[in-house]
Amino acid sequence: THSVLAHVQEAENAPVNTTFLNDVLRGLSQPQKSLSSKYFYDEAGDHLFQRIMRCDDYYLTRCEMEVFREKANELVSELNIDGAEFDLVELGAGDGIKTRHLLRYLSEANADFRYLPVDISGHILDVLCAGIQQNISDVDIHSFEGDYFAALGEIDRFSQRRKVVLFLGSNIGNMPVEDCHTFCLRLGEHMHPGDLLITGFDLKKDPRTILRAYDDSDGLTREFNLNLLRRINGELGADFRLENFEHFQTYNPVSGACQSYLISQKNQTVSIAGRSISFEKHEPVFMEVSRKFSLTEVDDLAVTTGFSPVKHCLDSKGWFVNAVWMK
Ligand code: AVI
Repeated sequence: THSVLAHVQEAENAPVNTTFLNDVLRGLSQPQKSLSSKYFYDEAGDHLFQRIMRCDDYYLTRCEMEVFREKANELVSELNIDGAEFDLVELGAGDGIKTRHLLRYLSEANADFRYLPVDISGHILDVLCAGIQQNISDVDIHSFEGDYFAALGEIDRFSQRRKVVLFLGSNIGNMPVEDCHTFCLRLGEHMHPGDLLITGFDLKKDPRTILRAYDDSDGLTREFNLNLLRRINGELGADFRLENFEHFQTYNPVSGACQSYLISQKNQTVSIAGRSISFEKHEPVFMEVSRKFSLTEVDDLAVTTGFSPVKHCLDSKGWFVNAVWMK
């Protein structure tokens, strides 16, 4: 069930439209306009992201899937499976398909654990629970719908077990540098010495391979970005004309920042909830960063946020790493 955190969801939900509106207006009132990619995921956005994950150019999901399929044992070899019971907490669990490989491994090894997936989307948690119950019937699942840290607080209140925390999919790459540090530090506050954190990082590689993943030949990433304008029109009563914006992607091989922009194709004014926002021809709106890391940068992030780097589990191409850190 995911009833445990029902109240967290309610508390988070009530102000969503005002928060969304304020974030949009604030982002578009700055000299360098921006919108937050955390708003990409309405129903149409979820659907587009599912298609991105399946498309040929977007290699990340297949690489991480390979690590979970081939190396589930290595991911948790630091954990004494025969020791005390533990909680496997997954932040942003989504459909949980990669994690199924790890769950199957742990269940076959007779590990004494509970699986606690956390996601902002109740719908995807239903899909996840049904999929797991169908495939690996003996896993004890308690899902949490809501914000990551609200869920972690709730988990701490009802459990003192050891934790293995999963944060997959290179979701960490969507955080700007400072937010990423703060996130790891805050996460560490919910962990005890000996607990494990397994995070998916997309690695620096041929810049063309990276750029293609975010400028795919099917135009899915373009649609994914434009969909946020469509969402703002629908939910905040705006009148963006999508044909007046073009998607533009950049990758900086030094910083590892892969960034998307929507470029205004003409001088235009858009009305959002009664406010007028002007765009100049060629003016960019910054939409999303997807950061790419070197293995050294991954280890440095662990050390500067209070974790010990334990190991790197890479796919066979060496394009993606699941880094195991110990608190
Ligand atoms: C969810 N996140 C890790 C994806 C990424 O690769 O940054 C979102 C995405 N944006 C464009 N394509 C996929």
